[in-house]
Amino acid sequence: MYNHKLIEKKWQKFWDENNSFATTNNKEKKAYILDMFPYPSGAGLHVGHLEGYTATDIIARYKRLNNFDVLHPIGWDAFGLPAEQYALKTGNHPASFTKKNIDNFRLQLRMMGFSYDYKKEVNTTDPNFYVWTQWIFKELYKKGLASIEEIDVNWCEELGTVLANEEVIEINGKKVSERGNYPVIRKPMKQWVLKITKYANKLLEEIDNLDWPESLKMLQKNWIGKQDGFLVKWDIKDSNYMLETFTTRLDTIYGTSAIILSPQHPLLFEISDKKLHEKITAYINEAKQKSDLEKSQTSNKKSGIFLGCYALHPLTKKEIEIWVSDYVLSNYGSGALMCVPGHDERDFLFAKQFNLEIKQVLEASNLPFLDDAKHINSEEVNGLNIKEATDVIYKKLKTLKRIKNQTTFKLRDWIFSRQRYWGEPFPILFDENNQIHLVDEIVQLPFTNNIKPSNSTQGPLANIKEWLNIEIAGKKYRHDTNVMPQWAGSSWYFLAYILKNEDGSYLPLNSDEAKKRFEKWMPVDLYIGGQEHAVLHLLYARFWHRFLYDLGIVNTKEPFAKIINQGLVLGPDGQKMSKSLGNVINPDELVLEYGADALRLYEMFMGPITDSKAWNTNSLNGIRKWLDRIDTILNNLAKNIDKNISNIELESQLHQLILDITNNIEKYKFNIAISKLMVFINYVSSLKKITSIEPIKTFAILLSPFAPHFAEEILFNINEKPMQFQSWPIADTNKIINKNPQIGIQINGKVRGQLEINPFWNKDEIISQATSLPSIKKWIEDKEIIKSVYIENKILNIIVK
Ligand code: ANZ
Repeated sequence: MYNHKLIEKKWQKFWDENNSFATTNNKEKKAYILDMFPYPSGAGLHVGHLEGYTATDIIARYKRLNNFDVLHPIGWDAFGLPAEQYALKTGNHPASFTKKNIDNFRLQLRMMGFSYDYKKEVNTTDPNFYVWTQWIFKELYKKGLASIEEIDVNWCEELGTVLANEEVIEINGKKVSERGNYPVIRKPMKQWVLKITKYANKLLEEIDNLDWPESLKMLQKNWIGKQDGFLVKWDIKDSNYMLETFTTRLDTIYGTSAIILSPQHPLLFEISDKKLHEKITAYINEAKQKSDLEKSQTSNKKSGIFLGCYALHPLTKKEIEIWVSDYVLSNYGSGALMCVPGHDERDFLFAKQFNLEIKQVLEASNLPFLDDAKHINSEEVNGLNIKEATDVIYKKLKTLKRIKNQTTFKLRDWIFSRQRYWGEPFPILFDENNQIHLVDEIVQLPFTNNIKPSNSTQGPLANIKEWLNIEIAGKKYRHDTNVMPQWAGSSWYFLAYILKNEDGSYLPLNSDEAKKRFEKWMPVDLYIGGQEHAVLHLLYARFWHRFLYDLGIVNTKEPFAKIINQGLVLGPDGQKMSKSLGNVINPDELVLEYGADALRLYEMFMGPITDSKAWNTNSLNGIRKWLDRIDTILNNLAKNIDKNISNIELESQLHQLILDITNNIEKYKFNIAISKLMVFINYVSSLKKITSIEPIKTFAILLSPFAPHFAEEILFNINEKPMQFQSWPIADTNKIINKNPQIGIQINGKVRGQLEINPFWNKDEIISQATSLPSIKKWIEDKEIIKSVYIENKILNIIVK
């Protein structure tokens, strides 16, 4: 049994002392290998982190051995609510709590042998870091992409902060905060807003060129939600006003039973019956308490009020009732829609609830019917399908000057302020007239132990009176009491690594030198992390990066060329790991007992990186035993070198192994690569002697990305230089003894010949090779092939008539 405790410590120390993973800058090729940096929670790293981090580490080590300049950094996404709440509970300061957690995380990462360049470490709470977060914010402001707006938000009085929709849950029909279950109400508040909607088209532009999982691209596209549709104009009976409705289904216009306005529609009080104004006001107030998501759900009961007025159908001149309902969103399309109950689910529910006519305009047996079909009850478009009907109606409305094309997006602007303490302060001051002034230098987060939410709608920073108000050149100013959301730092941290100098300082983000470094390193070549960041983090980071591109700071439009979403590591019971289920696996104990190398190998051997898989400590134990076996076998063989024997088969196996490991690493199929290493060791275990030490050395290098300490020790034992002085082996295919499989060729079920096949042939190729064999030809001449069945690497059966 090898002593993992001794060996792992020894090599970690060696790597440290020899700067083995320092970012180099003298090679032709580069690889920027990025992990999603962790939030340093009190719980420490979990085995799920280690899955992604091991995968990137394999690639980073592999690229170094292949003579790439490699940037493989790590850092801390260290602002955030958990630290703040822990601080509130315990009376400690979030900074000291966060520092302690970071120290623990760093130890855990080192213990796993990850090849990070720790000189590149960044921390979003470091003023030297967030001065640039603030700088980017100021640039956004200067370009009109940041502004203060009054908007409806989820307000939690107990927590004293605005919450994101994702942070609000419903219990017994009441909206409460996910943390602590405190009541949440909707109310309008002045908030910083970043105008990400202005970047909607740019954020769609490059998506298809990215090497990302299709599902992830889909999520981003749906979130942005580009919809091409039309604005249709409706006259209002006995009024000079006109209404515009947005539709993506112009073809259904003959099925309109009502026009419905959102509760914030500007014409609501102008066109409705005066007698109803009180009722409408009450309805609007009620609607304010719902979030957009609730309003638009198809399952909810619909609410609404008839406004006592009518629109005139632009084609039939029929009178159509005008209603208000909160399922019509004010910030989508034109804030008004034509209600077509026969062919839209929400309109259908609404019509049922209020007994509106459900008019069918598409041939179907069940309503609501959403698909394509021939139109009915639709005058000149009867018999046409959606596309043709749309064209005809569009042309007609065009001559009537009643229509224009309109694109809308589902994407909403990004609410960018939080009434909290543990975040980046805004680099602005308000003067006495509430005018905004940008602050040139950093605005440091002031130290205070009183981080309780303030009672007003301001953040805890309002408690610090001596910080809040300042006087400059005789003029009075006050700071913004909000801080930025946790997403801010993570929207550009991948650039911060590049800026970080060896002495711990940062190059200015807007310097020429920085630009050169970005040209060298961007885009990120591989980014691995969980699916939970599929939308917000990746969208925000792409937005900031694209903005920096527009400023001429970075030279690529997109930051992440390739992304892999790792699957979940589940508990031994197949459930998501959670404290309450008691199925959380602690990596520290595993490393003590089995060693980091075994843990790394096990996590990669569990299954494809993208799959979810359940934990099994027995298999980890099996991997550890395998390492012990390798240790014994290789030590033995190293003592039995005999120059006079030849071992062509070993050569062949070894070069095949080089091919296999290389290909599987390139395809991120780490579990398959490990199984190939296992097969090779099985073969080697049958050997008594070998000709030279070369195969042992090659094997160690191939194993090293997966089990780096163990592999170093193999090299050390055979007096070879450490891994940082080695290169990835190159397969000599001439040495591989061709062992292409022979398959049997059957004609109508009888074996008539044999064929040696090349693994790269597909079925058609195999059939054409088989049918040109003389032994087969004679059986199929002047016959007709009606079918062929191919069983991989075994049999081809050709049926002839
Ligand atoms: C008539 C119609 C008929 C529609 C039909 C759909 C089906 P997507 O595709 O999800 O983007 N709509 C328009 N403005 C709206 C608003 N402010 N709030 C809520 N819904 C609104 O949705 C586009 C459709 O959503 C539009 O097309 C409109 O209903 C509705 F058989 O118009 B449709």
